[in-house]
Amino acid sequence: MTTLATKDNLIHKGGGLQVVVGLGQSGLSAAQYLTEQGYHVAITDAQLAPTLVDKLPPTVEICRFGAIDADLLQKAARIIISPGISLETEGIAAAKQANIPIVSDIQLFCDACKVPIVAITGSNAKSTVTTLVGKMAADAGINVGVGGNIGVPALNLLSNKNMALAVLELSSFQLETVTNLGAQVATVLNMSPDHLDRHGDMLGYHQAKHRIFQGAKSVVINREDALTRPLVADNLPRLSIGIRAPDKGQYGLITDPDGQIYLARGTERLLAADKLIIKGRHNLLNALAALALGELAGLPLDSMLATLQRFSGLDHRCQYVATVAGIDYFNDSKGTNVGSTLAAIEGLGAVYAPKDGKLLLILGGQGKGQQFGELTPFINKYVSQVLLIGEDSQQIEQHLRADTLSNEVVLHQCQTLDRAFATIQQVTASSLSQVQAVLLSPACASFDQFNGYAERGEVFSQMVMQLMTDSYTSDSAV
Ligand code: UMA
Ligand code: ADP
Repeated sequence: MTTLATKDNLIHKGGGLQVVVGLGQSGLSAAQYLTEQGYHVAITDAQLAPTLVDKLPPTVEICRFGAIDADLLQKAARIIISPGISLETEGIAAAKQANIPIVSDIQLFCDACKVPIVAITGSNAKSTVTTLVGKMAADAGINVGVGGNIGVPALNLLSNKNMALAVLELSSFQLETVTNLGAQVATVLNMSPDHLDRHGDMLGYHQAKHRIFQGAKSVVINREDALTRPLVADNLPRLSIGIRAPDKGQYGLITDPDGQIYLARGTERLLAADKLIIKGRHNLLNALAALALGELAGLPLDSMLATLQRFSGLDHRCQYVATVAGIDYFNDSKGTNVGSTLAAIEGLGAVYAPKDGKLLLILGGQGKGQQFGELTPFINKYVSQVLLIGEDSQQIEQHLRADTLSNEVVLHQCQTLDRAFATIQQVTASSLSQVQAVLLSPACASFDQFNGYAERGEVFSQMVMQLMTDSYTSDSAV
């Protein structure tokens, strides 16, 4: 362990020592914020040389790197834990036992924030809905800050002194240590298993997510997902969203006899679904969620509908990359759990099924303790080839087969994306494969082979582009 500076004599002066655990983005923002507020701040990280160390304010008094310093934690008046670090980590668990308060950067943010907060969590669709609500507010002329799990640490938003509304994407990791968030409007968009290796089981994951409702002034729930309903505070103003036709005042979809689908509020048709650039049933639900959250945050409907029609979606989320040799390639690298991949298979599968087309699905990575068998019925319906990559690929194969994978689905163990592309070329050379689209939607974390989902998606897209170049070259050589 290295010690850059030690001023143990300062410990417990003026509000007590604030120990930040983890020097990633959120740890850095917490250290910066707390030193600005005049606290004595210490920081510790398991890495010997965290990359952000140069950005730390010189006023941070103690830096302990190379291991999380359990002794330092015992001297803390308060611990600010980074979301990627489990509360079960040795040293942290001991500090908890010693009744030292443990909070996240989000707690510091909500304690300091003077403006209404729109708080968004869920297993999937958080970034899409958070971005949409942020754009809706900005287009309505509101000075809005968008942050949290989406990549901008929430505390960084406080530097905007004119901010009138904060829109936060919150993960279960961040919520685990947040008390009384007090959002203007809070939502759990959907619940499906994820991060069970960290939360233990679905109950632990559910409890962490539902902390978002503490102190909320209004809520948005998903009518078709009972796990999104707050268990307490039933009397709060609430709006519901769902795929089915809505009751009065609620949001849903109305399908006309000619098949035209509309986003609707009660019986009022707000917007034809084909006016949206983002595709798939899951994205219609996301649009409804943004409208409901926007309504409870006081945003004007007309302006929100105009924003919706301009929104083209986020990278790595069912993103169309290119068509090569008649096959469409989609990058859904952000599909990092079974629930998201299920939505992607269903959403895109339904586009190709009427043309007798099937999907080739690239699946795998770090499985996070999930049950992949839930995918089997959707694979049987829409997929003809499954290409498995990553460290948990054998386990995924076992799960799919245990849930009666159809004999018509061919499964390939490819290990890497590189090898998967070699297999894609072999498979699609045969017209028998029925493959009309290749979908990277791994249902897994990427850290076994990549720096994150974005790198995995970029590598995939580059390989598609290479395939395109190769196909041009071979065409022109003929
Ligand atoms: N570290 C330890 N010990 C550990 C684990 C990590 O010391 O056991 C240290 C690492 O060495 C590193 C630091 O902690 O220096 C990293 O902290 P972190 O993992 O909490 O990452 P941050 O950079 O602070 O980013 C976090 C979120 N990351 C996670 O929750 C894993 C970011 O979400 C978020 O954008 C950022 O705060 C700003 O709020 C990313 C994410 O992957 C996108 N989120 C998960 C998801 O969406 O599924 C929850
Ligand atoms: P998050 O921030 O929660 O990970 P994103 O908006 O980044 O959510 O989307 C992640 C993935 O979730 C997408 O790639 C897509 O496959 C899937 N997805 C998007 N919307 C939904 C939804 N409403 N229900 C289920 N899955 C969804």
